[in-house]
Amino acid sequence: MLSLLFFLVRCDSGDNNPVDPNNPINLTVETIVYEDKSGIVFIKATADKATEFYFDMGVAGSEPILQTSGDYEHTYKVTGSYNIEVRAYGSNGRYLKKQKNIVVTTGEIIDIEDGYSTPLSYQGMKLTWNDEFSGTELNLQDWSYDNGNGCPNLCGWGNNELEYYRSENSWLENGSFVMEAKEEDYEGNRFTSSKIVTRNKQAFQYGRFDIRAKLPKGQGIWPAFWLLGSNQAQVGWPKCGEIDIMEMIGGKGRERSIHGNAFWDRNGVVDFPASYTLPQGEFHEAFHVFSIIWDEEKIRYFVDDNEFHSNDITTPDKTEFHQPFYFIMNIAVGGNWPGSPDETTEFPTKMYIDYVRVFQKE
Ligand SMILES: [Ca+2]
Repeated sequence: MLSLLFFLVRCDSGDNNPVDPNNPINLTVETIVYEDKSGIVFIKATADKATEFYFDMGVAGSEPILQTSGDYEHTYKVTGSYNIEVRAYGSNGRYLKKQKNIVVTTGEIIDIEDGYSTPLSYQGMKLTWNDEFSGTELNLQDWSYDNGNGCPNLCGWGNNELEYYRSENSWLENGSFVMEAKEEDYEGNRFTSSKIVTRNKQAFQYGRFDIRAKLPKGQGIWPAFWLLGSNQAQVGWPKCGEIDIMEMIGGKGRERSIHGNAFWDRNGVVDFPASYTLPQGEFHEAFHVFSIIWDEEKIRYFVDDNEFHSNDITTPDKTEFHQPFYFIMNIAVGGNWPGSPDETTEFPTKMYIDYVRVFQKE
C-alpha cells in the first residue's frame, strides 16, 4: 500500500513521456447513465498501449476497480452526484486519467400496469369521488398530512408504534402516490414514515371503495387503508367506528395475507376481523385492488374482486356504521401487532397507491 501511494504521488495525471513507447496514450471515456432509475452506469474507456483500466466510482468507502477491460458497469444504490475517475495504465505502470461528474437517480422500477385493476364505472353506481394521483403534488383540498408520533396525547398512536410521520416521506411519481418508511432518527423516533387523511375534507357514507396499491414489505412494516367515523372528535374511539379495508403485517411468511376488520362499541370495544391470502405471490410484488362494498345492511370486503368477509351492520349495536367515514392511509413501523423491524427489514420500503375511488348508488 505504501509503495502504491508513493507511486501515485510520483506519477501525476496525464504524465505522458514520449520517450517511453510503453506509455498509454489517447484515453477516451464514455459514460452512459441509465434513465430508468435502475442506478446503472456504463463506462467505456479506450486507450492505446493500455494494459489495465481503473475505475473509481466516487462512492465513499468503496474500493476502486482495476481490470484489463475498459468496459465497466456499476449500479448505484443511492440517488446523487458522483465524481468518477477512470485511468488507463500502461505496462510500465504509467497512467492517464479522466474525471467526470455524473448525476444518478435511483429507485425501484415500478410498472403501474402490473397487477390487478378495476374499472372507472360500475352499473347502477356513480363515481362520487376519486384521486388518481396523476399530478405532481398531493391535493390538499382533499387530503391532510397527519404528521408526528402521536405525542403528547397518544404517543405511539396507542399501539407502541416506532415511526414519526413526516410530509417529506411521500410524493407523487408516475401516476402513483408514494409513501416511504425509512430508518431515520427524528424527534426521538428511530423511523420516519407517512400518513395522510381526508379528515374534515372528504367523508362518505355507504358505497364501493376501491384502492389500488402495491404494498411495502419487511418485518415490522404495517401498511393500512382504513376509515374512521367523522364524529371521532365528538364521541371518541371506538364509538366513532372504524373500518379497516386493508392491513398487512410485514415479515416472513406474512406478506401473502391482508386483513379486513371493523371496530365499534358494544359496552366496550369489539371487532370482527377476517383475512385473505393470495393464491400465489406476495402483496409487494404487484398492484392489487382492496375494496369494500358498504350499504345499509352490510360491509363486504374484497381483494381483486374476491370477497373474503362480510359484516352484518343491521344489529342495534352497530349504529356507528350508518354515518360518514373519512379515509386514512399510512405505513406504521413496529408496534404491538407486527413487532419491531429487525436485521431482515430493508429500509426504505415504499407503498405505491395508483388510485382511491368511491362509487355510490345512482
Ligand atoms: Ca394513478
